[in-house]
Amino acid sequence: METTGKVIKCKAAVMWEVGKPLSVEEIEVAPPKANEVRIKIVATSICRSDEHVQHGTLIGVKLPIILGHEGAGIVESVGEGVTSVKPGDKVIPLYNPQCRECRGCTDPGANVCHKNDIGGKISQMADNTSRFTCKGQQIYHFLQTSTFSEYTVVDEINVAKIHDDVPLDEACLIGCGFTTGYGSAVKVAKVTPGSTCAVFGLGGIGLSVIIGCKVAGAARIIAIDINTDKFAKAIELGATECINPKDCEEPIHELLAKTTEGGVHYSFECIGNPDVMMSAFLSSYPGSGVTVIIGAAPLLSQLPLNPLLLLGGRTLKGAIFGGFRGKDDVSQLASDLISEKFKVDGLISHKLSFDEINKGFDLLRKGESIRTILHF
Ligand code: PAD
Ligand code: ZN
Repeated sequence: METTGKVIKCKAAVMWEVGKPLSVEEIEVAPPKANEVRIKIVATSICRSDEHVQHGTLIGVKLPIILGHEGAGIVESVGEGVTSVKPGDKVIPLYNPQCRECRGCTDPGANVCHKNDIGGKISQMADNTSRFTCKGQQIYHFLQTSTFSEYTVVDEINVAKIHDDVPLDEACLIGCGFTTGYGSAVKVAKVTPGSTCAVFGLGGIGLSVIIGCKVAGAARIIAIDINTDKFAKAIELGATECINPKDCEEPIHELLAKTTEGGVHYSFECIGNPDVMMSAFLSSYPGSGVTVIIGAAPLLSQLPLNPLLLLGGRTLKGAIFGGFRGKDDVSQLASDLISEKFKVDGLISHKLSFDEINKGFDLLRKGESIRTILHF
């Protein structure tokens, strides 16, 4: 390509300050170094985790930074030594890399690669430098992906090649939200046919859990949210009943115990609220129930858990990225999308131009959107 080896000037949303709207700027993106890949992002979507960071409620990030971790695009150029992707390939950037060497990549029960930057400690490339500058200033990378930029550079371990036929709008969602929810049901909880599931929180994550529970053959999928506007979509995607805890006279776990012969087989917390995590846990059947924590709780929060509640045989677990590995599983999920094992288009509530990114954040904050896709 004519841009190979050159600095590219393009559009990106820079977060200069926490809590302030993102600023759409012209930035410079350096060419990929050895083992790196420069990607032209075609579509990117806004996940609640981006909003947590933008709002300052999750992790402290280095500034200025380019957020965004749900995206999809086309490889523009590759650095020396890159073998798994080539220019022109459709790809999904990965915040959960796959180095294939560390314990996280080789232990069959694990899925989080040790070379991840999920806590934001590095916020740069592996050589501790950035590929982004704006107005003469270095800009940090976010979650090794920074998809709120028309071009981004990632390490080869942070990119998955996908089938040419996957629509890039839908591919975005495989980069985080869909994969996280779906995998939490089919891979982490291992939902069984005929079972009863309770899903707390019906955003992009919870709705993807519902898709997973349905694919796994659950008989009852109970969808729970304090925003009743979310119920129609939950039913469309497979929920069999919806409950607003605010309408209940008794605590939700007591209601669920009564209506499910003592508790659900599987429950999922998809909000990030420790109180709801306890409700989800208490809703599970004391003899064998499984609860999966997916929501990101505030940094210093704690669960008030009486250990006796575990002795009957309950399991309380958590997962990142739905228990899936980066490169291999993401490529496979993209192919499963083409073979219609599941559909993700129902999760796309809005499409906006990239310049309207702050409107996309507002829609999420107001609870009006599931996933907003931004196009450059
Ligand atoms: P979202 O904000 O779109 O959805 C959250 C939903 O929860 C909304 O529909 C709310 O109305 C609902 N809700 C809020 N409070 C309550 C309550 N007390 N009771 C019932 N419902 C309530 O977010 P999302 O679906 O994009 O993300 C959900 C969480 O998952 C969030 O914390 C995010 O940071 C986390 C996440 N985790 C991973 C992971 O790998 N573990 C990946 C991506 C996102
Ligand atoms: Zn690894």
